[in-house]
Amino acid sequence: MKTALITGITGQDGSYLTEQLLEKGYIVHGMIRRSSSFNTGRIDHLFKDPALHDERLFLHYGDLTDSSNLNRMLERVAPDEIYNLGAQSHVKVSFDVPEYTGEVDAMGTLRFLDAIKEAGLKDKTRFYQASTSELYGKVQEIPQTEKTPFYPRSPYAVAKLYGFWIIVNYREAYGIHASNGILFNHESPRRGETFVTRKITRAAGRIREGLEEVLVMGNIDSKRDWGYAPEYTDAMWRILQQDTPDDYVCATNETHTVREFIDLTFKQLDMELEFQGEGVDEIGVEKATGKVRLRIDPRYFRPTEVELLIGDYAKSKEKFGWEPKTRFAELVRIMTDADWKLARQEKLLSQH
Ligand code: NAP
Ligand code: F7E
Repeated sequence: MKTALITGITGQDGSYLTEQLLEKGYIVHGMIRRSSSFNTGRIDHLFKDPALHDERLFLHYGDLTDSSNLNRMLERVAPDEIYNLGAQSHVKVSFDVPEYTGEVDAMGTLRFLDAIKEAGLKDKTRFYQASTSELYGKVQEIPQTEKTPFYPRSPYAVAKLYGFWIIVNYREAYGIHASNGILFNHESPRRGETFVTRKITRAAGRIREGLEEVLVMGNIDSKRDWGYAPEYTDAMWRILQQDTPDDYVCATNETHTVREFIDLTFKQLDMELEFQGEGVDEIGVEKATGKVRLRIDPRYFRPTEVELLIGDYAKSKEKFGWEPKTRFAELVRIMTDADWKLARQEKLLSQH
């Protein structure tokens, strides 16, 4: 039975990865942060299962800014695999808290790697680093591959750039089995509600149920390569099963604008939109009712934007047979269905 340690276990990816590892028979340890409100919603279904809780699933308080708990956890758990998914992961927020983002996303990765070295676990413990397509930023090549030069465009991306290279350095300097997954955007009904896809499907479901009037967005011209999160957490596991550590792109090799995502979401809910005007004056009008359902607010613009991402996953396919299955339209359907259901439940609750 293998033992895994996951940072960011309470996040979107952490929750899917935990399910998948438990399914494979792993013992899973997760780091959670102390919070004044509940932050375990995505893993409660696992944690509340008596067959798992403190049997095969263990949670520990900790923080990537605190070396002492990382050392303690490593000593106690001596994991076969570490998945470092913990991060201040919001690009726009990273412009507001740049120093903290660097502490967690860059230094947090170093703290962990160094703790592995110091604990004498370098020949036992394999390390997965949650690297990101944000590293490509102002893209130097289309599509982006493992060989495309990086050009980060946010404090988040610059912090992750450090994370990427410190992985490579500890691999080369100390022989640690440490790998980067350069994962393009991946989404699901568990996606945080302030990321663009979930913000859209959540608002559209509520508008459909009359609980909200209008969706307010930032730059809807940017293009992203969106995949389905559980398929990407499966890739993380596959990356750590390789004999030799390396860096891999996971993506769909398809790109769509935020506007297309909005358009399809509203269509899915039988509320077709007509886009009128340009720039900050652009609006989306519901064809059937003439109501304005979309507005632009520069408050959501970023000081520097990543305009276009599209990834080439050929190396992942060749090395460990990974391919995305869920494509754009299906992803929009999955998320829209889930959030419409949620909105109907909210409406019912509000009526009682
Ligand atoms: P997420 O939903 O935002 O989850 C982030 C996790 O990190 C949460 O569990 C959060 O805890 C934890 N965390 C935040 N600050 C921490 C700290 N100081 N110490 C310890 N844990 C901390 O992110 P995700 O979408 O699952 O992404 C997982 C990882 O992949 C992140 O590193 C992200 O940057 C990276 N990534 C994501 C994508 C994507 O499209 N989703 C693509 C490429 C890379 P709380 O629950 O307490 O906030
Ligand atoms: O933005 C535009 C925004 O916040 C996508 C993180 O998981 O993926 C994520 O980073 C695009 C950007 O994701 C709004 O300007 C317009 O162009 O959903 P997002 P992200 O910045 O791509 C990468 C791979 C990660 O690694 C990150 O951790 O959508 N956009 N209007 C908006 N974005 C948001 N959030 N909110 C808006 O209102």
